[in-house]
Amino acid sequence: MQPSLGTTAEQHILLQQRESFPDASGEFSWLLSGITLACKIVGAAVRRAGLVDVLGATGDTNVQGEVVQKLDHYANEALLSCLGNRGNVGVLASEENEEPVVVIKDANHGKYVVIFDPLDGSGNIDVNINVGTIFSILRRDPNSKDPQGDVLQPGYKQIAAGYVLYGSSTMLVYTTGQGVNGFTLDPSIGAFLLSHPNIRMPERGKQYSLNESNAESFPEYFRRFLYWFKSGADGSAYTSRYVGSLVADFHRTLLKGGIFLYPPTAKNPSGKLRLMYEANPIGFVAEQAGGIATDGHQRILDIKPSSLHQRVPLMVGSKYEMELLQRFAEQDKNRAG
Ligand code: P6P
Repeated sequence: MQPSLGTTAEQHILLQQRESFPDASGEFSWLLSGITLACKIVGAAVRRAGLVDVLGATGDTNVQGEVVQKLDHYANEALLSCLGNRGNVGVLASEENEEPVVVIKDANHGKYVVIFDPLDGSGNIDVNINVGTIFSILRRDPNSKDPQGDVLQPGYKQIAAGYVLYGSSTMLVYTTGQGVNGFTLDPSIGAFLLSHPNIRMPERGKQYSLNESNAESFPEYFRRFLYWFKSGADGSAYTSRYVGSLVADFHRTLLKGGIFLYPPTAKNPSGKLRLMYEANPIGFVAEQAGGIATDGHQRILDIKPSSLHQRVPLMVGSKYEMELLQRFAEQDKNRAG
């Protein structure tokens, strides 16, 4: 009797490619398998974190000035090595590395750029709260001689993006611009199996998600917007949910609807989240699922990047709540004259 495996992530991307690009070489599926392999390695370490000495800080700090957790470092090494040997990845860029890593200089061979946050939310590792890996994939200009320029492309140029959430189960969610699909890792066979085909973000939700300890320094219109959620202005009572791990907070918003907000604050006047490996990939997935992602003023995917680690405000979620936020912002602009 044949085991009924279901569709693996690699099979799914091959099927998608064949439907859309009949001459697809399967090299994209091979690239994706580098990400899924690395994330299986990371997931295994995250599950064991309480048992072996991978908890706690290494004592180093990264380019963000954040204390590097041992699993951060481990995850970064896993992604660099699993993607570095794919044979078609030319440039790798990571939250953990100040500069991009050029793997294959010739852009005709190293066709792709992969930008990633190896372990987002790592501050939550030691208290066993969900963390995630976020990735963004760009194509290099075949005539490029400038790896830095290959990396600093606006979000609408992404050819794929997604994340792996290390939670009660390990889940891969990604898009190649043809909708969003979710895969759950079956640890008994070590494969990500299609579990959430064609994910659509609900047009409206019942939850809002942000760190309200920063409320005093939010822009005035933003405080009025928040009050609307609390007052149940149109008869809809919203509840607040905040994990403090972007992948977990966004994944809930993707499946349940609602809104995730990280506006400018006194501590981070340009926003806290990073454009290239947090806001852009999350924004691509959100839009492909029918949601909206802005920095409060413009579409995230239209922002022209100036540096690899630049930070932006991020507002992302269901159409209804995001359009309401836009109306509050416009009223503010008109009031300001
Ligand atoms: P705060 C984790 O450090 C992170 O980069 C995101 O995963 C998360 O959404 C955000 O920061 C949480 O920031 O200021 O609320 O702790």
